[in-house]
Amino acid sequence: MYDSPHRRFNPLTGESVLVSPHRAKRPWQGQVEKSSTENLPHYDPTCYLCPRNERVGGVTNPDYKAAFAFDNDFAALLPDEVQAPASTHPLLASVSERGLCRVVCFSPRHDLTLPELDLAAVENVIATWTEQTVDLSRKNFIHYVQVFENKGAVMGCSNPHPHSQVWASEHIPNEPAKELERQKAYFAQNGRTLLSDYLAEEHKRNERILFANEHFTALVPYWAVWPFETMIVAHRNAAYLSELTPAEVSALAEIMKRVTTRYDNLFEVSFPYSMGFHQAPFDGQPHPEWTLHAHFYPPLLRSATVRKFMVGYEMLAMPQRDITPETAAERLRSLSDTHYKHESN
Ligand code: H2U
Ligand code: ZN
Repeated sequence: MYDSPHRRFNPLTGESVLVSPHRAKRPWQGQVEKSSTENLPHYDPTCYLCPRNERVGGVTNPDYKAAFAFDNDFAALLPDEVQAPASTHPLLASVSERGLCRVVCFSPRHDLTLPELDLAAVENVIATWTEQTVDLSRKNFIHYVQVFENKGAVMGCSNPHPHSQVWASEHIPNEPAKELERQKAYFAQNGRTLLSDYLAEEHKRNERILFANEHFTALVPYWAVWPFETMIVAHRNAAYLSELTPAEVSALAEIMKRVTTRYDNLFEVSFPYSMGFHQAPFDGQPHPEWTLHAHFYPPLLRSATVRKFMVGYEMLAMPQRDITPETAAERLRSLSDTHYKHESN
């Protein structure tokens, strides 16, 4: 294994990460602590996401039985047409932004996270993300739809009831915009998509792959920044969730359940992360360069209580990691597909 400091290039964003494998040899200081398993009720009368309960805005949730989407009562983006803020100097530039924000509860169950839902329920969540994406993208002022889940209090998630969000915006946000530019340039130069070539190479090397099914591969990317960062990449060049066949949706549900189960098993804790799908923009252009994928960015480093902080050098210079993506992949590969809460001892 190459263990001198080096930079790894992220071809999707054009940014680099500093890898310092030699530092991982320093003594293991963090304890692997089992934090007491939170025992959440199936239904919480005080939860604004549970069925039949009232939300902050005064609306009452229906007695929903599957995934449930609603307009965010505190939306960061608003659909109203407004006048652009006055730009009085090129160095003080701004434009108005329109959009819509929705919340998607995974199920009526207050206590079941993605890995604990059965496959049919995960498929139902994917179907709901797809419907929401299609519905929002039909509005003529919407050009990007970001589906994401913020999980765990350390990620700033405000409610333990498993839920995700969908934000649709007029402009293409920073991360998808970088990926668009890089994937387009690669496709123009090579006539193949960046991520299909990358997947082929990763399958050949088999160092960072966690597992694959017929339609998707889960891996720790070569350029991962977060200790246990992963990506789920579609095998086919689908650019949107709505292009997936029923068999592909099942395969996506299966691989998401596997990834999140392994995450929970890593430190035997409900593993926090931010995850989201990168679909192509809805800008009226064809997107043959784009491969549908999801990123998982989990903050935990050594245990349920020791997290990685993106501070200091990372805020001022560039991201850095000690444990290599290969080591992270190996650890995630060695775990069971049975959720630790269901393991009989
Ligand atoms: P997060 O915890 O991932 O931030 O999601 C909770 C979202 O739910 C948050 O965006 C919304 C918040 O605005 N919300 C409502 O729409 N209605 C409520 O009654 C409370 C919270
Ligand atoms: Zn709830």
